[in-house]
Amino acid sequence: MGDRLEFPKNFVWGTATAGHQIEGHNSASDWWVFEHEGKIHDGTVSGRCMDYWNKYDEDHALMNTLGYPAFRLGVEWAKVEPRDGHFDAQAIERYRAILKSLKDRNIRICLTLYHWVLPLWFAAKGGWTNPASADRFMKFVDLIVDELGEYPEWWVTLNEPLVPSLAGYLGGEFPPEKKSFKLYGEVTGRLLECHARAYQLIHRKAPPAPGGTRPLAGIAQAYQWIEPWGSDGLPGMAEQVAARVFRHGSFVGWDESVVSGRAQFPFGSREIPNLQNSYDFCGVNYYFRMSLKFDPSKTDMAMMDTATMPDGIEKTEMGWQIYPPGFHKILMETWNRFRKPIYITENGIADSADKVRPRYLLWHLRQLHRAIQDGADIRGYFHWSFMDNFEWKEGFCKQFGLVAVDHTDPALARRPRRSAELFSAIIAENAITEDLVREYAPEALDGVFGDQWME
Ligand code: IFM
Repeated sequence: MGDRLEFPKNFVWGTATAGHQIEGHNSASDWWVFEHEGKIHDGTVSGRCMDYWNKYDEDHALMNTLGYPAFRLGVEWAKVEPRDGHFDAQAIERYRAILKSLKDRNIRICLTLYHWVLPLWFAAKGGWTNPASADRFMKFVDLIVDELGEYPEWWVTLNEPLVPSLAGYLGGEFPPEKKSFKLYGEVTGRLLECHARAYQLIHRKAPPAPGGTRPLAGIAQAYQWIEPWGSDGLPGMAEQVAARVFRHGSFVGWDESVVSGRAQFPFGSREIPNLQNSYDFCGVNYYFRMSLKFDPSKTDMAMMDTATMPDGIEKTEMGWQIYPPGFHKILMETWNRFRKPIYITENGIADSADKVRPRYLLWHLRQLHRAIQDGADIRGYFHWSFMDNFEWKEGFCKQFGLVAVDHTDPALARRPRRSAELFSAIIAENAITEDLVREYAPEALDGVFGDQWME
């Protein structure tokens, strides 16, 4: 019969997306303006994007056809509150229709409240640096929970909060393009507070989820497996220290703040009410390993060089190292840090030709399975992404979709790739079988059933 890796009964399988990256028409947002300033590498703008805003029911029908039982999506604050204090009833109705379509099609819902994009008016008032910003965000959250609270089983209050704070306030790459360590710490501290408050509000106000269960809330955290580049002699030591500083100054520092209930340096060193124990689940986003090269001749962020790669490593179209064991390591670290149920809220690869994706998927699911065997309580996996989408500063040229969509096609036709079929087959079996690996990615056999990647 061949080898078989069985997943737990009731394991949740789904795909993930974000509002701005698929919906289109997010014209009252800071990213919209940023794109029109020519800041996107391939010169595109999100525009109508994949027009999920109008094609949602067609997409949900395709999820049914493919047998994908759960979906992670977002709501865009800039659509819901395009002007300060003005909530757009039509946008709220559209989100209700989208969620109802999912529910009617028996697709389980994970809803993200903040995935990096801000209303323009809010950005103009200083964005997250404004001391009143958490209060303003909470008005939006309150409204969404009141209006749409009956639909989600899972709430992601914030998606990868360290990305907008690092890239937007320290690295100067994303809006609002600031380069300030002080602002980075301040904004991250504020996002910790936003999460704690949103968590409380969801549990105070959201009705039971479909099926009568208590809705679950958490964040989706971007975890990379960070390794020092060199290990010998003095330069190696500098890199060990740099790797530690990088981890603790970002996601480990955030996680430890949640565990202790107290923002850690550089996020403010203060008690944050209700932060402790504010995860019902840990959302893990994992894509790659970072090899950290330390360059003391630089004086800014470039000191921490994460872009240069050791030779002989396979990279994705994003230039990211493919390193499946990092997934297992991150899952075990997260499990040991929190001892809470884990959902993989994102994992995937930019691969326009769909050549590498089948083995990437199989290798990573093997590592996930290994973490379950090692005792981690992992409840579900959402693949990034359901379809091709707008990849932020990279534009449309980086394609993460199980389903291909050409943004220049007037009809924006959806074309499932071979990996979409592979994912369907895994879900139908609730297992990875040797036959499936042989059919879709025979080169992955040793990394699924053998010793490769077992470090
Ligand atoms: O597209 C992004 C997503 O918005 C957040 N996590 C990583 C993905 C791939 O870069």
